[in-house]
Amino acid sequence: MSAARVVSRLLELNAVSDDPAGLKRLTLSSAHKRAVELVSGWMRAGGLDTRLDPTGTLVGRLESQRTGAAKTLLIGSHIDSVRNGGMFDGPLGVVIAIEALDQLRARGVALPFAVEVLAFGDEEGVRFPTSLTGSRAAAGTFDPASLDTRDAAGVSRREALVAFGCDPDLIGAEARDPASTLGYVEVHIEQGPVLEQRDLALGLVTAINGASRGEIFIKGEAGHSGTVPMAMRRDAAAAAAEIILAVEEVGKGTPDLAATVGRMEVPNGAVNVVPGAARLSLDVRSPSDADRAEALTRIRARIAEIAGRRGVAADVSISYDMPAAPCDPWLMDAFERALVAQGHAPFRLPSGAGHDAMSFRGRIPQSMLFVRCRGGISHRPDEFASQADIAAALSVLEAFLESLGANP
Ligand code: HGY
Ligand code: MN
Ligand code: MN
Repeated sequence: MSAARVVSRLLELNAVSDDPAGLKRLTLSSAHKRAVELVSGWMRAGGLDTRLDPTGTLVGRLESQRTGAAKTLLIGSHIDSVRNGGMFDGPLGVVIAIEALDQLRARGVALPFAVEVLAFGDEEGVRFPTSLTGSRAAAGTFDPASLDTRDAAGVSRREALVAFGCDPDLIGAEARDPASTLGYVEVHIEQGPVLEQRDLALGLVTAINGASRGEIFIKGEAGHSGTVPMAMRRDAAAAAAEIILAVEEVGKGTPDLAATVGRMEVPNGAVNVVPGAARLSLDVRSPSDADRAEALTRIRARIAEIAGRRGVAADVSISYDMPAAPCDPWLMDAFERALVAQGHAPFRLPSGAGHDAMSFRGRIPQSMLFVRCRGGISHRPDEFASQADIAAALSVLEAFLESLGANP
């Protein structure tokens, strides 16, 4: 049962981590390198030619089994993770693609196009302030400035790529030619509750929400917690707390908007020191780019009002701004025909989570197949997709590839 092999490979890959207590596989880390080695072996066993591209993306290529010039279909997802992440977010899309091609080969199905399975290594954006570098390089939208961003240890992305064995100067050549690329396809867990609520195993993504990410740095005045009178304080953490609630309020105030402070730090914090500084992360998403821009404007205004009233300085810097990415109607229809042919109800839904597929916006047609995940849970160790649902996704992916082969 090939879905069983997908699950056993996901379990094996899940053990490749830089944290013995949970899944931590940040981009260009030791765990990422070990994951590349493991997945390369699966790709080669499936008859794919493998290479590591200059951004750290593992590429497994299957040439067209028919003579003559052929276009290429890209199928992929990511193998980097968040901290304490789940085993399906990303790897499912890579492992299931390898398996689908292996199943087609076993059944003697010759595809009239080439296929590249892409295991991107920088989707989560946890180590560096920017992300999606692998998929943006493939899409031809890579921003060289991201090479100069630094991680918490001060290591630049360029240095990390060189240490990983990559040559950043070759990234530009990775851009796929839209004229010879059929499209990009990604299978991913939904990371939300909709499919489960509707008792559906699978759904097709209509669009991926746009996202802005950044940092709010608040500068107050440190002091002795026992001697500085409350009325004289410029407490950065107290200001941060009010700002976090303001961000939440803006998020709640606009339909389909999500606004989150996921990380809060008090540099040099101590039990007996009035916080002199605080650093917050900011994540704002919406299917509407206009709503997202307007929410950022409102958040900036609220921060300025809070900072002014509390006598602290606050700086908002946005390091990542990805517009909403509609999926390609033709690919969605082809996927939907395969879905229905496999006995599933056609169902379409937007993606609140970001994905590598959004990098291809406006360049290469993209489409995503969502798989139900228990409780909509993701970015947690208890993230779960059933073998039955994975088997359903595998059958649909194989049928989609075969139908594409019949009329590319
Ligand atoms: O943040 C996201 O939406 C994705 O999981 N990286
Ligand atoms: Mn993901
Ligand atoms: Mn994720």
